[in-house]
Amino acid sequence: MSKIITLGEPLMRMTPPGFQRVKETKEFKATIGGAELNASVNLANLGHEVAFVSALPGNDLGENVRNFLRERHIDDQWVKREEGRLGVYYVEEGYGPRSAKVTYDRAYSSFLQVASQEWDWEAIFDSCQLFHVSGITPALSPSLKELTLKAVKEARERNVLVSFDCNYRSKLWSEVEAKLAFEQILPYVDVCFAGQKDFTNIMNEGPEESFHPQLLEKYFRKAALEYGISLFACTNREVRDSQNHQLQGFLFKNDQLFESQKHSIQVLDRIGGGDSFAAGILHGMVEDLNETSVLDFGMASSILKHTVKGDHSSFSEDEVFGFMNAHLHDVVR
Ligand code: KDG
Repeated sequence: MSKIITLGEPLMRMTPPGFQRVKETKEFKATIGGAELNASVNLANLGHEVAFVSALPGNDLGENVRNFLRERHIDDQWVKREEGRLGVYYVEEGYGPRSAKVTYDRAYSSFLQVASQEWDWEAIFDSCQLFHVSGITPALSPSLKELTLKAVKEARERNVLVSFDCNYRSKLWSEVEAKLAFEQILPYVDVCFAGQKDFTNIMNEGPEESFHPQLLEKYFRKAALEYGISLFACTNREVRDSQNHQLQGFLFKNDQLFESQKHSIQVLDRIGGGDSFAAGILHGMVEDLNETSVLDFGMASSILKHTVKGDHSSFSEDEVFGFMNAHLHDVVR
């Protein structure tokens, strides 16, 4: 098992019960989310030693999230106590043909203050094997973009493997802003989670076309050469309706594309499905599974997440392997 560092913003997620609309509901269920925090929870479930670099307000809401991190065995020594507030996001869940809707309320968050702080990167990355961050963090402010860039460079200098999930969120920044940031970050990245739309819409690799594995392979190959990235992975999702999706996984390594089976899945909650895919892929990679098994472990981790409510799950390594062996692929451990 590895020592892993993640960097990102914790968010409180507010969800109206029973598929009610946010503009009408009188009740919300509060849970905790945030892309990198979700990946941290999943990686800790899989047995890794995970430390989260972040900030929380010094009030009871901040304490609530800090308690959550501790319960989930995530090291919070690099979670600073800052002025500002806890970011919140509201999820109106989709039902049948009605799709889900996300509303952010995250201005003036404590996490926005961390960029101006001095960080002891030597201590943070001490004996660390992997660093994971996503495109949500640099989207939040120009100074968080600088912090993300600084963090990937500091990790790279110490031979820590750098993982970056593009995680493009159109409500946070434009495709042009994302492109400029990704071009700066990608030269320091070893493992990248990017789908066909990230290449066409953000990295300007060509006109947007319907999904095709050969196109994806072409984009992966070009970016691998251009940025020196050793592994790419993504899922492609065909949405039939809010509860029925078809999910297929792709992994590109050593100039070869690996494709998983297409899985028809029933979706209880799709949020965080990408974070659990990333966690599963990273786990398979650091545990030295072969490429097909890495991909299937990522898929199993993601499919399991879709079956539980909330942004992350609590499946252990044995449970993910059990599901994978029963439903996806036999693997010799
Ligand atoms: O990947 C899931 C995240 O999108 C969710 O947890 C909320 O971090 C979040 C965001 O910024 O959208």
